[in-house]
Amino acid sequence: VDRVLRGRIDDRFSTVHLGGLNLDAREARGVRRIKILGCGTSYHAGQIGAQLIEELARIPADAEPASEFRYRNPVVDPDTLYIAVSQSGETYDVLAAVQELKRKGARVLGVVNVVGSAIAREADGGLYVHAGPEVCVVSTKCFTNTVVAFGLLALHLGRTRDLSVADGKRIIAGLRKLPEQIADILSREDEIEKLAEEFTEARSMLFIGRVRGYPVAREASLKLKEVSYIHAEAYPASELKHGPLALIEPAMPTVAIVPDDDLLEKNRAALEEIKAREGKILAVAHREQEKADHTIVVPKNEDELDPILMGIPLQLLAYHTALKLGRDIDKPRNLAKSVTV
Ligand code: F1P
Repeated sequence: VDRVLRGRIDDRFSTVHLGGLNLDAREARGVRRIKILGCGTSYHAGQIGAQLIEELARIPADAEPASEFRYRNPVVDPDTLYIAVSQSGETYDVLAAVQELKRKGARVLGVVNVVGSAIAREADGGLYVHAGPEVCVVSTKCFTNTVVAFGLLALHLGRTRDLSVADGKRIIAGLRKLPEQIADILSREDEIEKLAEEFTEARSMLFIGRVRGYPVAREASLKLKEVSYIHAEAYPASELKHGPLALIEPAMPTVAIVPDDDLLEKNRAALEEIKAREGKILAVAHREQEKADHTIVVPKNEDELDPILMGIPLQLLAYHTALKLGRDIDKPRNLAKSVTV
């Protein structure tokens, strides 16, 4: 995270420098809509990115799997800015979507880790996320860095539009706090390793979150699937009552993302629903949750930046669960570093 922030923040003017973005202030003000495309983990990072852009720049934004977008003859609109996200920069579904967009005259930026990769070359500009060359097949720190990069981008777009200087300062201070807060979470790995023991028995797990917590739940469930091969499903917390509550029973543990924000009481109500059906709950929260069997307490940041921190203990949970099950974490089955077909 230090690397993605380094040299980009200007505290004096509470702005960020994004060399290579290739989008000046006038162009940024002309953007009416943002569409983010990626696959797997990069798609989930894009979902958080879209929320950050809506919250901080008030530009309508959404994310879609590139693997869907490229097959559905989408409306390509000149006032929409397209952003392609990829760790490897080589994922074929993303590259194909970018090429198609370029053919139709769209402006495409890349948020990519590998410098000079195919998607980085094809895009009109963008941001490198600097997660390092040593990233593994299963994206973890690249996910975190991609979300941080979106934080910088949202801040930049926000400063060309509605974001106040005070909000800009607040977000910059929050971004600066991240490396220390992440180190704090990582220092508590023993606690998570112990917890992982309980999940090795699970046949299936549910991950829930609301608004900012929902993409975190999705990514955490993907991590668990990718490395431990335990079935996991992510749901928006409010959707539970529209069907999935039927699944809750002692053998189906739920992992709940419960940040201390204006949705806290709503999220607690979901925990009560689960507890009433004797479901086991692991909460990731900013303070102990009474209804949870265990709470992993993470440091609080600005509400908008909380998702960056809340996924990290769940990456560790997936890792330790997989290790205890004897899985080969560096070579998970049926997964390649970049999916090029
Ligand atoms: C996308 C992705 C990863 C996943 C695995 C397969 O890769 O789905 O999220 O962990 O490596 O590919 P990328 O486009 O971000 O390189």
